[in-house]
Amino acid sequence: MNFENLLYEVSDGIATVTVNRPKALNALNAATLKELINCFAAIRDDEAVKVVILTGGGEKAFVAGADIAEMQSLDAVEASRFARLGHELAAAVEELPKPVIAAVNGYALGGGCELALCCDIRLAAENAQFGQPEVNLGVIPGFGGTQRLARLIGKGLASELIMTGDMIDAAEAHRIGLVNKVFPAADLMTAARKMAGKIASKGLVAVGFAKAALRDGLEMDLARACNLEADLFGLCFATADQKEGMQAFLEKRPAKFVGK
Ligand code: CO8
Repeated sequence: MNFENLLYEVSDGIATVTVNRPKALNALNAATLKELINCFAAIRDDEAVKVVILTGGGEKAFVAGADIAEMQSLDAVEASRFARLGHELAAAVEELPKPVIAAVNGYALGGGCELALCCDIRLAAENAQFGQPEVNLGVIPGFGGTQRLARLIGKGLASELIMTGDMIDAAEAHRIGLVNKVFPAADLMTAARKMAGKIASKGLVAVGFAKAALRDGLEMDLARACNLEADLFGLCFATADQKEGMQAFLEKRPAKFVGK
């Protein structure tokens, strides 16, 4: 796949998507959002891709937000349309039946923090900075930040970040549960690939079901969510991977999963 604002490569079942506008700190303009949406649609249909890593090009940024230069002159209708493009991308990432790991290699601000929030797992470089600085621009987060950040770290901490516009470093992001793990910058991609490789070696129908149960279940009351989990648990027993996984355990050998 060829893109103007993305780099894309697949190796050993792991797709790496790099937002690549380093001169603008990888800011998301409409063209980049559309490319990301198309890229995730292609990943969904590509059986060769088992796990996705999303990162930013250059040394400084994951994504420093939506493109302020492009947004500046939007009217209300256009701004709403732009935000909906962001939500379309969020849905493409969250509903992808494959895990997406954000490798946050620098600034993750505004729409960039929101993009990381759509991912299943966030790994960060020690130099990463997180924030929702929209209030500094006279706007609010428009790519799900008020909702996903509050769901992940709680309403109080999300309110503080969103209302002050303050940035936090990777250590603080780790402390409050915004990122899973922090690595020296030089080790981030190796660590992301290692985790992606570990997940890619599992029964991938089950991994996709786990993603769906976590995503959809958290929006339900506990009883319905546990029902959903029970249904998906049952569906696992219709897969070859369940038979192989349990057989391999009983035969004391590694499982050979086929993703079906
Ligand atoms: N949009 C456009 N250009 C940007 C952005 C951005 N978000 N961030 C940085 N750039 C550009 C700069 O303008 C500069 O360009 P140039 O070299 O042509 O002057 C270049 O990137 C390098 O940036 P700086 O010189 O500013 O680099 P510094 O190291 O001095 O500062 C910062 C780095 C602190 C990250 C600083 O660039 C900054 O504050 N950037 C803006 C961060 C921000 O406010 N982000 C939120 C944007 S609003 C938003 O995301 C709302 C999302 C809601 C809708 C989403 C729908 C998808």
